[in-house]
Amino acid sequence: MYELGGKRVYVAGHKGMVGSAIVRRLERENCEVLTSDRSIDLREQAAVREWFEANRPEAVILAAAKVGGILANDSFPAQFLYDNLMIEANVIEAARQAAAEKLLFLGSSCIYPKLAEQPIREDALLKGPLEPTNEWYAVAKIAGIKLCQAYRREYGSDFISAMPTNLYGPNDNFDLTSSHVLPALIRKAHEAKLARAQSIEIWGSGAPRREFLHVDDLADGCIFLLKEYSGEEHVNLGSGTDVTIAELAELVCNVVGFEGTITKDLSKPDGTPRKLMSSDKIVSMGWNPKITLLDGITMTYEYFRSHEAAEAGETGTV
Ligand code: GFB
Repeated sequence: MYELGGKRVYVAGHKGMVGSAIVRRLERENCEVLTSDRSIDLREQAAVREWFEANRPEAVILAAAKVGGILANDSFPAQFLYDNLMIEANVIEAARQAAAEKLLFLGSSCIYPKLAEQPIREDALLKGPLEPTNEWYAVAKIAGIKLCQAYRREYGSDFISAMPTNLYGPNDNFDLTSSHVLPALIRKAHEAKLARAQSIEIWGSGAPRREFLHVDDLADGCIFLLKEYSGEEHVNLGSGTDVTIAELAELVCNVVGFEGTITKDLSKPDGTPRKLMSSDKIVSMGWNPKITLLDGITMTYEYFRSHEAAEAGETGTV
């Protein structure tokens, strides 16, 4: 068991959806949370090393990453590969040089083969070809897992990795071109409701299945692992159930109160057909998610209405 009380804990990427949720969750631990502002570019090795030398965190949570939905991944392969490789290499090496006691690296379920056996266990890694729309991001995240493993073997560093499923929640990106599906559907349904539109359009066939986890559950799982887990193998972090994209769209429309129809843009990619992870490993250690998909979407829609929709100049009265 790793004791967080009294420790200096650095959250890299604290402004993002995941990092901000982890900062909120750490308020319940008796530790000092450290963050670096945007003036530190985590892709710059010297800047990262200097920051670590000056601040000497004892624990590090690496939640900084270049992220995006299926289209962003497919459109910017160089950025998704280069930025993520640089961020993780710099932070992991600087953490070792500054003698950090513990580091948690965050990956993604897209590290697994496109056609992995379902539910996907941790040992499916590198057992088959990746999904082409996000292989660049996946390769970078696999490199992060391997860095943690290599540092454990060579330097004895207690560096661990968690693989979250598809995440959503407050501070998500609701931009329709770069976001993931869930925030995109919230925006589409909300704007269609305000415009009294007949329909919303989803990308692809609607048939792919995805597993969704609210980011507050993810943050709780990360703190659980930081305290309870020390091992070479990464650990899956999911909700244990999945839905089709068509089912998700219906759920979102119900929560938002949009009563029109759902059409499909078949020119957009489906991506991997299914990526339901097995979270048996973390569940057997005593952790469970708490937020249902319905509650999570309801809370996220409330967040969207009070933050994003207001910023977009919402004036509707529906
Ligand atoms: O969430 P998403 O962009 O990423 O898309 P992935 C999931 C599914 O929803 C795909 C469909 O089948 C999309 O075609 N979809 C339907 C939509 N309508 C929309 C829409 O309006 N916007 C979006 N974005 N999708 C990502 C990876 O894969 O998952 C990342 O690209 C990362 O690397 C992330 O691993 C967790 O689940 O397909």
